[in-house]
Amino acid sequence: MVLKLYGVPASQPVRSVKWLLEMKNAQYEFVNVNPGSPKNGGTRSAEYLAKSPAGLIPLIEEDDGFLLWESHAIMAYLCNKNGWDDLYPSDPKARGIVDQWLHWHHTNVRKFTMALFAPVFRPDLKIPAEQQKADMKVLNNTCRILDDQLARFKFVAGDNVTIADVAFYGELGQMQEHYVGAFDFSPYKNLQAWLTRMATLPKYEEVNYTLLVKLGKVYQKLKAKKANL
Ligand SMILES: N[C@@H](CCC(=O)N[C@@H](CS)C(=O)NCC(=O)O)C(=O)O
Repeated sequence: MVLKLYGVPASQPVRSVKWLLEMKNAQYEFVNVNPGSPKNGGTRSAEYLAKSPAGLIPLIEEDDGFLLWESHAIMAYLCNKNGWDDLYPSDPKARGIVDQWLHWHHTNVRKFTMALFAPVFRPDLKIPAEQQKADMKVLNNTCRILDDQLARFKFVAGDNVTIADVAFYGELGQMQEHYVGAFDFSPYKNLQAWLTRMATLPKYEEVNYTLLVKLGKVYQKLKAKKANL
């Protein structure tokens, strides 16, 4: 049995883990689960909750029964295990910088999805309007900080691509005008250049492009439906 990755490709953190595995030509099995469903095969089923108690995707499972959830922990683990030091450097200072951005992601970059994407795609989550408003407030500041960083470096944690870039792209890439089109990045030129640079990385087409085009169409449809309600 190979490594199992549980999730759906539309999920940003799942996509990040998937992209890492694909970039490295790793062997894995993708197991589709139904987010939010208590039924068999859903993330709220007793079977899934026994593996991932918060009911979240992604989750990985190894053949010895080892389980791990939280995309950043998963990506760091896979890099450690497989010696992918290019994407997660072993030098303590360089690694510290990657970790710094990965931790910052949760309360900043992730808000792009929580404010703009989840309310349209996951109405079942019933994200309160107040929460959405609070999340919206973070977006421009997040872009400003990233734009400054990317004026100095080619990638988020320095001049080399790391798992921080992979994680950030999951949330930001989808928002571009040619995909979901939910955020205007034009005031942030360095960030825009980084988004373009990310699209040149290995396995971009396979993991991101086709899916994001599809996601964009579904998003526009759902948004129009929501507006007409
Ligand atoms: N911090 C987590 C976030 C995971 C997360 O929020 N996943 C969403 C999908 S994008 C999920 O599992 N949602 C299930 C649900 O809300 O029912 C990570 O990076 O793995």
